[in-house]
Amino acid sequence: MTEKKIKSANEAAEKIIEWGEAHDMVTCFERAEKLKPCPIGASGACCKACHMGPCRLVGKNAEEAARGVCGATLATVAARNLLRMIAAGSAAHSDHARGMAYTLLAVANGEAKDFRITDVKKLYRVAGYLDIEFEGREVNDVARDVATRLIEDFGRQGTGHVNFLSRAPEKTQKRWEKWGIKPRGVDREIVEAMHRTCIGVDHDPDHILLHGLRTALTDGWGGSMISTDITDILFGTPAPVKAEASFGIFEENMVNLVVHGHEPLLAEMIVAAVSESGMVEYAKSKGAGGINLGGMCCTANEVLMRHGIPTAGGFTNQELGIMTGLVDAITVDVQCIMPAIVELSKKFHTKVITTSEKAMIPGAIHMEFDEERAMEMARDVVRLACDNFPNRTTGGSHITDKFPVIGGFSHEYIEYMQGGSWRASFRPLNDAIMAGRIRGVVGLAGCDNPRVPSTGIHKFLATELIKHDVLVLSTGCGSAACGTAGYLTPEMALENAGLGLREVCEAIGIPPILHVGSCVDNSRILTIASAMAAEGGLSDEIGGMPAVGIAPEWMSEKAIAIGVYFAASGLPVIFGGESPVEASREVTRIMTEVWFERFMGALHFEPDPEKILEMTLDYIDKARERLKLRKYEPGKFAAERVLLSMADRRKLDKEAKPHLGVGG
Ligand code: NFS
Repeated sequence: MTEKKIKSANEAAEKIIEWGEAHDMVTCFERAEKLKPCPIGASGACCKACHMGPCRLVGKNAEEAARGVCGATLATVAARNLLRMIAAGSAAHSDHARGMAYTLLAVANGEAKDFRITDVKKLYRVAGYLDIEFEGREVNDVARDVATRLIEDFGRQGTGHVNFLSRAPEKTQKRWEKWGIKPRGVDREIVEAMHRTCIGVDHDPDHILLHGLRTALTDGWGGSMISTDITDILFGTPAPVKAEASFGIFEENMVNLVVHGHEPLLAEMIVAAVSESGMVEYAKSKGAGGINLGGMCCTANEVLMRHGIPTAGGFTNQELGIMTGLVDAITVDVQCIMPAIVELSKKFHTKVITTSEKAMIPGAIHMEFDEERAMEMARDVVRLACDNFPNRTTGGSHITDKFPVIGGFSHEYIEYMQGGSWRASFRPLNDAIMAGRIRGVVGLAGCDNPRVPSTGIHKFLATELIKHDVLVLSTGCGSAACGTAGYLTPEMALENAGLGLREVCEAIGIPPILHVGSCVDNSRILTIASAMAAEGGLSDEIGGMPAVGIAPEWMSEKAIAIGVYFAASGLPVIFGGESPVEASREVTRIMTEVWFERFMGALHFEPDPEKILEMTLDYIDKARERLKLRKYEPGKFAAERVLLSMADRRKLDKEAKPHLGVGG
């Protein structure tokens, strides 16, 4: 008998998948199994840019010999395909950011009355980045100037560049200048990407990919950074908070409402609405004990980071959440929403509500978000979920597993925890890296994917990296994967981290895997890397840091945009799975060797998780060597500790545990 193939590395998810299979329910896992990717398209060798094709650039010596009807080479085609992915990913993050910027403007103008500026300090900080005077001025006037200035980033046409590029280390900026990739405006670069990839325009793969870097920079230092900052201004800069993760967050006697998607505006209102006494009473009038709010995907990360709202997990958990039979309503806005949830929801009582003017799904209830009546709308959604509670059938795979999570590690908090309000800095982190207690830093980001045992590669890398004394910053569904596995707790350091990293975690009071937010919050990693460069002792630019970005289970074009802006900023990046430009050796060479030479960043694709780990540690060690840092010696700190008696060690563990409690 052949062994059954695991579909998800998350036990609770696997149980629901099995339950679903036994009940004739199809999920992304089964569809992925049935629908094998087209090998020509998957490797970047298919050109659909015009209707003389699609041209398939395959065969022996395809790189040298294959040509499209127009004569396009394989490298041209693969580079164009990648640029279109970068453009789409950057567009998604940035369009989300545009919405946030316009909401900030509306708040400043008194037009979105349910929202307010929660974090004035952050507003001033951002005003400072933009050289906007804030002392002695009305908060709303400052907010209006900040919003207006950031809105200019989207439509800038002529001279000037995206504002926040100036937050990067000077040396990093100089590299962008030298290679002509400083983006002007978000929309402009994305439109130019579409123009350049139209039939018969840009054919030089290196030139196409340079524009790829420029387009991605509009995301990292534009859209994503704008979104992160404005979300902090409106809803508060995250600080450590306790929450829970996995399907056990759904409770049988409660109205379970899920916020799924990416834009936090309506979700924030729903967070407020569910605790209103009128709403709770309403839920009780329907026979429920109260209202239980949970999140999914990146909206979950946003409300977990700020309010400790529990998460049911990442991308591949969305159908499975509905299959618990406990979800009374789920709101979805934009990005990473599987349309399949609507059909699936019909097998249960679950109501799916689309809320964005940009995104509808046939069969779903559409309640379009309007920021001028945001709270009223949030109450309508909550009431709809309550009204649906009595319709609950018992059919479903009820799972009770859940894990504690500590989230909320904004870059401001990471700075603060290393010295308090007056001495906040990155000195202790830089010192720990210089001393070799911490070997390096990894951003573990991106999606979970049904084509591998979902969340499994995240889990493998997270545990291996901390074991090797690498501090992990997780975002997006990487955070969800770690959270639903129980990895986002301080105890993780005591149990699994190498002794050097563990010592630092104990001293500062942090877990070894820091949940820094949603996918747009990958911009926080850019800010952290810039702060580390400014602090001194390591590299004086982002390039050359003992730091790597990894997206081991990526599937979205947004992940590609993130990987490319990390690379443009100087971070070597390793993606799991097969490369979407695998077919072209030339494009692969440009993204790895050429980009590293110019920016000290690179984008690799590597399906083998062990190799991803090996490459990551190699990049980190080589960076340490170049920076002439103390050689990292595994177990060195273990050797120092061996001198402690068992009793001493037990005492140390006992003392360390309460110290690690950072909830609040
Ligand atoms: Ni990022 Fe967040 Fe998740 Fe991937 Fe989708 S939810 S924006 S794209 S799947 S990490």
